[in-house]
Amino acid sequence: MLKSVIALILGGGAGTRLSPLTSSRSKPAVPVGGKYRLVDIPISNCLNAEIDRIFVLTQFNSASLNKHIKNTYHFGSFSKAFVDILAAEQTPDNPTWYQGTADAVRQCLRHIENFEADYVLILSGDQLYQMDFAEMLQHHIENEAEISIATIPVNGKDAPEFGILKTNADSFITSFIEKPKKDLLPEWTSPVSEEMDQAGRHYLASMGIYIFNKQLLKDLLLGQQSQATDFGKEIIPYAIDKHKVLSFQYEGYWTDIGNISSFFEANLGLTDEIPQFNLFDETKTIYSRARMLPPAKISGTVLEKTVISDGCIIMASKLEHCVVGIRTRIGKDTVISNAYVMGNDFYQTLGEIDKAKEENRPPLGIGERCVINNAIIDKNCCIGNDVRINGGKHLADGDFELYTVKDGIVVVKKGACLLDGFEI
Ligand code: ADQ
Ligand code: ADP
Repeated sequence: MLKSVIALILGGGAGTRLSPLTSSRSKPAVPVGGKYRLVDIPISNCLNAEIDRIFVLTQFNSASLNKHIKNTYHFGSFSKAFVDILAAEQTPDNPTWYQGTADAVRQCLRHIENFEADYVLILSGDQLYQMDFAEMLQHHIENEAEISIATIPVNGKDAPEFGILKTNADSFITSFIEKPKKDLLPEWTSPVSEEMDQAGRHYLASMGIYIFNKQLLKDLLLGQQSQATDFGKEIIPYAIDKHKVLSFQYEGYWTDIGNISSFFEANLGLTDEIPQFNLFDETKTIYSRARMLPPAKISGTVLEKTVISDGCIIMASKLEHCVVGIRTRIGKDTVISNAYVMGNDFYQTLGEIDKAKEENRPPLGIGERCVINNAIIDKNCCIGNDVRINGGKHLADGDFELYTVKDGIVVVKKGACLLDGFEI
């Protein structure tokens, strides 16, 4: 059954919601959880459900995304499995740039064409969750649906950010509104389980995860809806009156990490005693590149609620509520709290480190006696000694040469060099 599915992962529009993390790389390549990249999450969910023919649709193809996919997902010469990148082939100002989610899928139809498949599974590239797509497909087939949408109950605060829908007793969707204004919400409540009711989650939201019968997807995108650019705004509202559109309700952990503050929270959530996104569940492995890094080396550091990745060299005095990515180097007497330090793509040699010091340039990593709070430090930053970064609501949003502030979170840009004594 699962051999009849092709998965498409929507790797991000021209959008800037995750900038500056996406200013020099495509969204699927954004590092998450210390050692993964965003694209690893939907790919792993597919592989765990034995869906192993996967396209990643992205606006631009970065060397790092290619390298990551090529080095991570290989399946042996006798397998038909693949993970391939389909990049919009033009530049940002060219009109053939993917205009939206439906347009991205439309432009990829010719690639899907070559494969035998009855169903197309369409996934977002910026969500953190572990869901069983095999169950969703079974539900789709058993109910003879033409389109299935994965749905989740959300509260009134979150509802305006999602597509909200209502179903009949058989779970078929009877009405749908994309991102309703707050004052419309009272008309959109749904009956939910007792647990969801107690949590105030009365609205059934689309998770942006769809199964389409392949023929119908082609008919819609090339026929009646040939001008539509978006699933949530156009295709889904159009389809519910004319086709059997089924809700597959999910109540596990799921979060959209499409903006800096949700991205930050989701990463720091990994430091909880029992994280909602469970990387320790062997039945739902999240795959990533095997980098053959040495174990982390830590000296003189008090660690509180902190996740440390492979290959780190840490001499800080305290790390609290932090996710520390691969190959991170932190100097003595530094204190970091509430931070996602993404780490480095490479090590400097001892010679290079000495040379940087001689030339008064900070070496790769974070220096001595720094104090960092409420921050994301992107990859390959060189942060000197005595640097202070104090993020928080007291800082106004803004974009500067070396960093950006969004919702009080300071994001130090990839490769930025903050000289000794720098203060934010
Ligand atoms: P949004 O997340 O706001 O709502 P959208 O911006 O269309 O929808 O993004 C969906 C996914 O597609 C994201 O992963 C995004 O990065 C990617 N994407 C967007 N434009 C793209 C493009 N041009 N090319 C490639 N990828 C692109 C949607 C639905 C809602 C639903 C939420 C759930 O429209 O109904 O509630 O997802 O998160
Ligand atoms: P990302 O998307 O993670 O920000 P890049 O596009 O910079 O990454 O590519 C990351 C890869 O490039 C790493 O795996 C690393 O091997 C390599 N790389 C980047 N910069 C250097 C460098 N200065 N020296 C050696 N390798 C590098």
